[in-house]
Amino acid sequence: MRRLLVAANWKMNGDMSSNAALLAAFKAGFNGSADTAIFPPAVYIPQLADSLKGSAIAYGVQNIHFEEKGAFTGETNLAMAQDFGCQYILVGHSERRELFGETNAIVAKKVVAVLAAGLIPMLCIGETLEQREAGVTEQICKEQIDAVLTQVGIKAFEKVVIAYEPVWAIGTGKTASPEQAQDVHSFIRQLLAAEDAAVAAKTRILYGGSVKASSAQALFGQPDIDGGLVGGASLMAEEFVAICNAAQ
Ligand code: G2H
Repeated sequence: MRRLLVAANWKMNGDMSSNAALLAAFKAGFNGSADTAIFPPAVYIPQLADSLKGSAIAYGVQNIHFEEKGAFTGETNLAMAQDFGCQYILVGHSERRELFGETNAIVAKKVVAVLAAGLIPMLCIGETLEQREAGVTEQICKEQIDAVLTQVGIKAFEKVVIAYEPVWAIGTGKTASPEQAQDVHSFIRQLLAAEDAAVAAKTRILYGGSVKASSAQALFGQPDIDGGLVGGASLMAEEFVAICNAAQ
């Protein structure tokens, strides 16, 4: 059985005081029915390391560089993330792909590096509205997964978490319906199963894109949806606690 995982992607939001308030509410509110992880802006990782000491809530950075060190101004490496207890690394979020030019090849290099460091990559994939309307959703998801699969091999997907985030549902308030999401999740699992059915049965595939407390239960109730990656709603304490506690 796959244990559900709900992750918060705070994106470029928050400050010391609002973070502290959210963390206190999360620690008090989570019922432990699912694994949870938080991706704050990188500069706040030490705050989370301190606040979440002894708690079951994991955390990690929203982006990483695949190189070990060097002249890469503005970047963070895996050793730095590990120094502060990061367990998960978000890789290939659609905003990174769209706004910062991350290609499938770059995303694959990042996943390779995260796995080599012994951390868990959360690999984001998903189609744009244009691609959905053109009927190429499955093709796009396959290309995004294949780019990684060919580099790390199928066994790595026992550890890699996939986050399917249709770009048209991100921050738009438009959640994919549970059936729309399940269709793609099932397709993704079949892709993995064609390589190794036992691994595919273990891979956690999260849904992301305007998840709210009101939509969480129906989404998480789908057979191939193993939790969520939550942006906007993870900045609201009660809302995010309700989303996490809806995951069983
Ligand atoms: C998708 C999601 C979090 P939101 O980016 O990764 O954000 O829930 O605001 O759509």
